[in-house]
Amino acid sequence: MASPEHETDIVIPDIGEAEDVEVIELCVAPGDTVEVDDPLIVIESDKASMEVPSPFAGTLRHLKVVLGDEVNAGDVIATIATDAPTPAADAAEPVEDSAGQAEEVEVARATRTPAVAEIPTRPMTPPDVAVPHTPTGTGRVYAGPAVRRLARELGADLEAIRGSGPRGRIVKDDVKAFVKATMTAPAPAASLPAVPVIDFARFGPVEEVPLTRLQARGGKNLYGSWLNVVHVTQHDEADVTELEAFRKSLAREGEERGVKLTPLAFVMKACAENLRAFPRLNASLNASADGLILKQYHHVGFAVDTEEGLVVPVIRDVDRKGVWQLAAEIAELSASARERRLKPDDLQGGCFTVSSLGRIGGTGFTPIVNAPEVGILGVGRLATKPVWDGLEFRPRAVLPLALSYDHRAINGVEGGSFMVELMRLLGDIRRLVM
Ligand code: CAO
Repeated sequence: MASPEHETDIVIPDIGEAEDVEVIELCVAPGDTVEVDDPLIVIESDKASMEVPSPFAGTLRHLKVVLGDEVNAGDVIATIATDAPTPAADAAEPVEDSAGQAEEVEVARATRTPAVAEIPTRPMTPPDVAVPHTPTGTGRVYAGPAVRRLARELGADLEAIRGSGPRGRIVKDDVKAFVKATMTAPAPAASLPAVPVIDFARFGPVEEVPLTRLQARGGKNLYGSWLNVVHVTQHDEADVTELEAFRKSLAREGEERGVKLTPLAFVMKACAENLRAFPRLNASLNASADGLILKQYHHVGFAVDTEEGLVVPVIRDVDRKGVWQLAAEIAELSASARERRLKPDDLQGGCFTVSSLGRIGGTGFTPIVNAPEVGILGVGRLATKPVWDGLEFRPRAVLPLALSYDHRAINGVEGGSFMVELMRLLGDIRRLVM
């Protein structure tokens, strides 16, 4: 017979005088199997970063915090299901020594509310050492304190290291191998020229404002992409006259459904369909950049502008979803992003990104590839323009599009063909169901 499951709440332990400490990394997700001492989350006060390790082995049932949450001692962060009663659970129920009371204990075990386990945190980094994060800000880096210390000492970026341990956990050998590979790699032709440091106050009053954590992290990732990806951007204009007429005709139905249908949902759908036809744009370069990892799924991210900075939630299986559903998911994920409710899963697994500045304006821009993806589509503002149809100029609704891609993975013909086909799909959306 299967042994009964015991659920235990994990709380933030005594963290000294620190208050409202920020959750900067989620190391696990619901459903994960955790071992004793596996890190659950990483928190960061003004003074230090700390791992909150699991005191028990078991299955993570609920993670009750999200990135950016502020926590205090005693706050419940997770619930873990264990096969055996945990010490905390036992402690909560002192076992009686008389035979008559033993039965009561069994009943209490079966019906009790979850026990609470308090565990020590593990200090990690001083505040001036950034904890690495992934390009989309999910911060899911699996590494223990000793490995992090080693990486810090060697100046290795954990985010760039592929873990060979269970569930991708980074072990010391991974750090050493990474450093060795870096040391033996051919030196760059020239170091980057520094930007001059200027005291602007000499020319007039100035004010310095800090970047948010998200902006700083995003900047670092954009810089990495800018330096690593061989960018090419291709511009075109899609004739979306029919699409727009169709979209507007659905306004009333949208109100009834409670879904706002913007051009973005159609663009995302068309991109996903097109990615099926151009699998090399639905790919990532492998670690040594000598092979392409073609993905058999079509998850598309879209850039959301929030007060804290840019985030890129990902919609799964866009090719298999209808436009109404996509519009609803875009609205839901954008709201979650702006209210900082996104879960780590919402930010992972993207194959391609769409960045729409349509509601702001602009006839075109050069989006930066969200590496390690190889393609990104920038969407400008719709405009009505006179278009020559061979006999006369006609007013047409045109949508400016800009496709940036990594020229190491995609050649110009592929990029150009992708754009031409995308124009055809948006020009006649009946093709989306073909
Ligand atoms: N041309 C003209 N109008 C457009 C348009 C376009 N290409 N795209 C959207 N619009 C209109 C919508 O139809 C809507 O109009 P109404 O209010 O009259 O109905 C309005 O603009 C607002 O749309 P929205 O922004 O609420 O919805 P969306 O689906 O177009 O976009 C989201 C959602 C989350 C992508 C957007 O809000 C956002 O954050 N965009 C910024 C992305 C960004 O920062 N990219 C740059 C990254 S690189 O630094």
